[in-house]
Amino acid sequence: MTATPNPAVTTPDLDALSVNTIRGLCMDAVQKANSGHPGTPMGIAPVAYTLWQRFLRFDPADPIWPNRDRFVLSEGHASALLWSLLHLTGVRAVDPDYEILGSPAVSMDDLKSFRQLGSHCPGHPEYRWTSGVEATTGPLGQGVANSVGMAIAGKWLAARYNNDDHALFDYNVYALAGDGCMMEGISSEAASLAGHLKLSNLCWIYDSNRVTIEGHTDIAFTEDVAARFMAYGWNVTTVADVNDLDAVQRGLHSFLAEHERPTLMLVHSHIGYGSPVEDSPSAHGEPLGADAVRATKRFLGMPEDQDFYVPDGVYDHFSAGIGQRGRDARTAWEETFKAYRGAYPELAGEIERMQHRTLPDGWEAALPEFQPDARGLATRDSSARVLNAVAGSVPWLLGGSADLTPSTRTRLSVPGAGDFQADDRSGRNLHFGIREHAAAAMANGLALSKLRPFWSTFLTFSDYARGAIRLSALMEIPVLHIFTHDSIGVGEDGPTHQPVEHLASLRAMPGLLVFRPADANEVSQTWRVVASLHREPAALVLTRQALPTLDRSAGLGPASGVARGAYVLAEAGGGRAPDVILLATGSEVHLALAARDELEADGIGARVVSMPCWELFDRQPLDYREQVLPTAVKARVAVEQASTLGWDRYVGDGGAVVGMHTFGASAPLKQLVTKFGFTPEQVSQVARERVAAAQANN
Ligand SMILES: Cc1ncc(C[n+]2csc(CCOP(=O)(O)OP(=O)(O)O)c2C)c(N)n1
Ligand SMILES: [Mg+2]
Repeated sequence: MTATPNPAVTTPDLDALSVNTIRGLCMDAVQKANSGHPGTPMGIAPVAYTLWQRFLRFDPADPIWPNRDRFVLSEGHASALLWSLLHLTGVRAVDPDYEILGSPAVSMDDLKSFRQLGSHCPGHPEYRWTSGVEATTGPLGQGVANSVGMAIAGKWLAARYNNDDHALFDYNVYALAGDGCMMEGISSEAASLAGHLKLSNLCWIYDSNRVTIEGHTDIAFTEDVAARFMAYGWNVTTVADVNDLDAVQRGLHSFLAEHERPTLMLVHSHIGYGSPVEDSPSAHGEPLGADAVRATKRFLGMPEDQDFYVPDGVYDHFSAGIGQRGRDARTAWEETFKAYRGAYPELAGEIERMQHRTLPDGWEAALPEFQPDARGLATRDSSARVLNAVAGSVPWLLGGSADLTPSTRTRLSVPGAGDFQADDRSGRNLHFGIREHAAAAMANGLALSKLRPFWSTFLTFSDYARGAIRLSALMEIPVLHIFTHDSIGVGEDGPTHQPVEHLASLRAMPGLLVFRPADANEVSQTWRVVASLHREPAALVLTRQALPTLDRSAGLGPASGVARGAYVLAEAGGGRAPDVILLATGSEVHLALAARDELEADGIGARVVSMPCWELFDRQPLDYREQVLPTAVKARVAVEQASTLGWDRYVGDGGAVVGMHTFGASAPLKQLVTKFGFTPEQVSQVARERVAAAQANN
């Protein structure tokens, strides 16, 4: 069905021409790629245009200016819309060292090679690949949840750095979301918290076209979204006709005029606007086809025989609109910042370091060293001490838990840390509520705002947050995912709370560093590594139960070995070559040491390798890996209270893994370790068998 032409968009003025240029570019990009979603950008183009051209304080010449308004395309399948905007507004490319290059972020050639290898216009927006992209989106709902983290960051930055004379941070965060984003649970989690926190700097634009892939939303989504958001405490405004730019503008003004609540601007739109498949799911997932593209261009009043057409005056129009406004805002900010630096050099220095993801000089001096202690302490507790030490020297380290801070021990108690709430924006303790998925996504939003965030829950619930953890790895942002209660060591809570497959599944994620430290000093060294990460997220996997703090003066390897991922903790006795190597992480390192004692008593030389981070070990040069795991020693036993998946590559054909093959059980830990075979006797027995097998093969 083709709608009656709307005068507001068919009048050949520059607004209408620009909107239709965007639509044309999106249609052509999808058509040429022969893949993508053409209909979504065509429907919502008037809103994106109005926001960018008339509102967004964003300087295309400096897309990383700290006080820029953020625009997150949560309906990432509409990426062609973002590519067209980045191209038409002339956004400049930025390199990985945050240098602004002269070249465009998105050239016409990039647009013409949409979805092709090497193009800066991939299928979905990818942070760090195309400048101007504020967050990687595509998994629906993530972008809106990121935007809540960004809005929290904006409020926090304002509270810490603004003063009566200098408004350094007052940016707004806009997210464009579709029906899918609104259906995903993560958006409800995030919106609920945003409403509670009264994040008035946050505006979600809901592209309500009532169509998803399977059809009309009638089939699965009939709730009253406006009422839902009102119940969350949001300001809700509706735009009845997406093509009425004045109405869109009024909606956005309603957001700017609101100082107490986040805003949802619900826009009634038409997927595939102007095309033969308008308002139909056929506007999804495949190109319109050459004939339909021509018909649509004709309807829009655009030349139907021209592809990738940018009419005269359109580039200049954007340059005079968003370009000029952005430049003015950015240069005014730079003046303000110059004055600020003169008056508050320390605070200004923080802002500068933060922008480059570097830490204050000498921050690591605060890292505690723990005295040997046979009773020891849980790694969640040693981590709490280290976390607070780091927080003391890195003021922009902040975070919280999904309602488990008393258990995960992630409370910041350094002076002034406080709680982040609507009436106190300076707090560094966030309360995410029982919303793991959004918590991780909001942490991503904080990291995208260049703060250093952590969030925490039990390891078993990391699954709830996996979608967002994955995006932290894909975006290459240094989020700290802290997981405690890391094994059957949880004991009486039973199998629902005992992680089994989680370590393997986190280790399977490219780009995520997974650490499972064995004692307090390994925890301290883990923090040394993770706090200084620039481009990688990390998962810290910590115990609830106490672990001895090893006495390393007595011949054990230093905890600094953590930085290499794995290291020789205990050599075979008597300076001889090991008959067997025991590999372990976390709490099982102590089990391996006990098994080693038994083996040595039997005259078997046993080396213990502590292996807190597989990923770092895999990056070491071959000669180091060979030193730790000599090829000649075939008898190897890995011990970990988790799924055995993956250990085979370290233990090899001659090795064995003592691990979990089922879910756990509810019982005191002592009974569990016997039931599941995590005793020194059992481990040493397996080791003896491996030694015998290796000797038989020689
Ligand atoms: C988490 C997630 N599930 C499924 C998809 C696949 N997908 C891509 S677009 C889409 C439909 C989205 O509908 P809507 O948000 O209304 O966008 P519109 O159809 O209006 O473009 C789906 C299911 C996805 N990208 N992310
Ligand atoms: Mg839709």
